[in-house]
Amino acid sequence: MANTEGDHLAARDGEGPVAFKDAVDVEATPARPPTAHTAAAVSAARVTLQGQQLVRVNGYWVFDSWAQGVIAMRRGGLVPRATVGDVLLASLPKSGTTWLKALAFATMARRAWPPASPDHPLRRLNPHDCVPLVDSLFAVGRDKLLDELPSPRLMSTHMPLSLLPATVADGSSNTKIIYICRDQKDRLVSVWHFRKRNDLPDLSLQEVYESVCNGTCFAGPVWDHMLEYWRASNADPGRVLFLKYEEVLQHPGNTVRKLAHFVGQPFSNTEEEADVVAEIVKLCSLENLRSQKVNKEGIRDVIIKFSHDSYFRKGMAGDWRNHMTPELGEHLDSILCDKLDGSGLTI
Ligand code: PAP
Repeated sequence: MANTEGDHLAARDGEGPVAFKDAVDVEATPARPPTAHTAAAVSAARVTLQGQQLVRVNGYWVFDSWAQGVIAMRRGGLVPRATVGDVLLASLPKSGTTWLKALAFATMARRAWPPASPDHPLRRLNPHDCVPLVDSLFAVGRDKLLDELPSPRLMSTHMPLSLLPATVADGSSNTKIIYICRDQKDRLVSVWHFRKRNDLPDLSLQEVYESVCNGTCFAGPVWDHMLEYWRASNADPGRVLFLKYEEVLQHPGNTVRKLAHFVGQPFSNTEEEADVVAEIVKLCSLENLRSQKVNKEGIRDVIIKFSHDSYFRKGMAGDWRNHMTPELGEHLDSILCDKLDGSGLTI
């Protein structure tokens, strides 16, 4: 069972999550090396992509610099709250994480922060400063900050379900999970642009493509990552909500309603009549988020520094066609088709 540590911070009734950066002082908390893991948890397998080392943890590739934190998190470092359950957003990088953070935060916090309010946290903070990425906090040893976050905690992870703490993975805690996946061709193009935009070690599009195809990209193999959440969602749809970026693009309002229902805060008739859903969609739109001063100028420091504006690019489905041949696209599709065969999941 999850323990109740931190539940004393629970819940200003119905007010939803507090933006991470409003609740804690990240800069005042020195980064420290995470607790040592036993050598057995990390296999000897390693890949190096242009100087960036990835190691295999339980069958998944993670940055060498993240491995100890991920293991510490899984082994009980992340303690799910019992009374007011946590909400965890899960995704492979560049699947729509930033957008999902904004949509979930705006939806859950709408009573404290009506989406049209001029001082809404999403008008002064990047979505990643509203919803913390737990993996990176564990990687730099700032994970204790998560204990200071009032309930309901809204957090995110790039890790697969099987690398989360056992009570989260097996469903015995109160944690709800919202997963978002995306066409892998568009996702890898987005990864490539993001790396270029942030001066990360130069990786050709071909190298990014191959790492997805052969399963060695960060948090990959991607098919296993998606399948774990897909199966958990089928087994218990009230615990894991499975979203697709392309469907959110098509029907953002429906997604917001789904999210609200899933977290137990469905929209009332009064809210529907007042067009609160449309206000949330507008607040979280690429155009609006990109135009905020904080997202034009700010920097996110996750071991490496990333500019806030690099999280907002085209935000469309099918951009891969501008970067790779139909043959390369078909090849990746056929790999995924094989790997997902029989699961019912199509992407
Ligand atoms: P992360 O996993 O590192 O946090 P993530 O937010 O998943 O990154 O990926 C960024 C992608 O989401 C970008 O896609 P692109 O490169 O294909 O354009 C970005 O444009 C897109 N994105 C960010 N915010 C939004 C939004 N509000 N609406 C739609 N797409 C968005």
